[in-house]
Amino acid sequence: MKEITLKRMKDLPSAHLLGSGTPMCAGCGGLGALQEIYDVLGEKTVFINAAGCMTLLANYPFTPFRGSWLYTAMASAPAGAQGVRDALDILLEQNRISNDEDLETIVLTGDGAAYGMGLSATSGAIERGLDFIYLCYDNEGYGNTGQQFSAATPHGARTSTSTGPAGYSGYKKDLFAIWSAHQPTYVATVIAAEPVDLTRKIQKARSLKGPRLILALAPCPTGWGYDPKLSIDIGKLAVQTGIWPLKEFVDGQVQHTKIPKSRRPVEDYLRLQGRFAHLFEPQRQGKLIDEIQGRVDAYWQNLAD
Ligand SMILES: Cc1ncc(C[n+]2csc(CCOP(=O)(O)OP(=O)(O)O)c2C)c(N)n1
Ligand code: SF4
Ligand SMILES: [Mg+2]
Repeated sequence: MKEITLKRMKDLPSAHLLGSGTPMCAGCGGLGALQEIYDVLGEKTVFINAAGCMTLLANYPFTPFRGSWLYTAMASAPAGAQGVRDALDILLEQNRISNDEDLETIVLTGDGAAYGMGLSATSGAIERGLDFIYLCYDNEGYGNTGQQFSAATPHGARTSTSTGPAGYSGYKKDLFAIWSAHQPTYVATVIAAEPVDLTRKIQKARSLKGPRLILALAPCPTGWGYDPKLSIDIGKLAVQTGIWPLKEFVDGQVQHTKIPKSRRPVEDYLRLQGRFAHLFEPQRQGKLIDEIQGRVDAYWQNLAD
């Protein structure tokens, strides 16, 4: 049965490869982003994947990636990438592979690894100037193990480990700023719901060398509590409300690539998701909603000043 699936997958264009015959949730925003990104990067890639939902894409001995795939512990993907990059460089230097056989080294992790467990290994890799792309699909929690909160969980969201009336009491870490502070080659935020912006950024990242982060907000029907058919709508709302700014850091400067002309209220985004239902029922938590709105307003106001 598995062999038949693999043969069929071989006949598909790369954009449709990921997710075919895999046990991923319908409407997975992380998978959507990965499909679009893989379509640009292509098969000359080696993915170093830390434990998380995307690990389910590979069912040993099969993988939907046409290139190579390596599994690592949650904190270790950048260290794994260093080993892979070094091995490729040695093979190139010894003329054992041609430049044409070189592979783009890509770390693929969720937010639990990118914002938390793997951050120290990432910081070291950026500091060493490792030539790699770090692709983080950010579903704002430990999705694979039941959506416990992570350092990427937004303030007020309910998770399986933040079940109180006010949800998660912490605040989402600013990974874009943390990476930018290291002065890497490139940092960009993307979302599958904005494919033109995403494609341009992946093309740009691919044209550069050195440490590069692609940070994709990944609407997650299972962990966020909404109908899978709403994934694209929720992604668009994340941008239209200003909650997920689309931007890039290049040559030491931050540029916003899509500035919402008139921002929609954050409530439009929050209301669609079960993880924020306690903000509206049994009674409206106006203070908390205003705080969330106020933080978004302050971000865009600072930009205008
Ligand atoms: C050191 C360590 N702790 C815990 C786990 C169990 N574990 C596997 S996947 C996962 C969740 C990872 O969260 P994230 O990186 O956000 O990826 P997602 O599951 O959301 O795709 C956890 C906690 C692990 N593999 N390694
Ligand atoms: S839990 Fe969320 S991120 Fe994980 S596969 Fe399901 S939809 Fe995707
Ligand atoms: Mg996650």
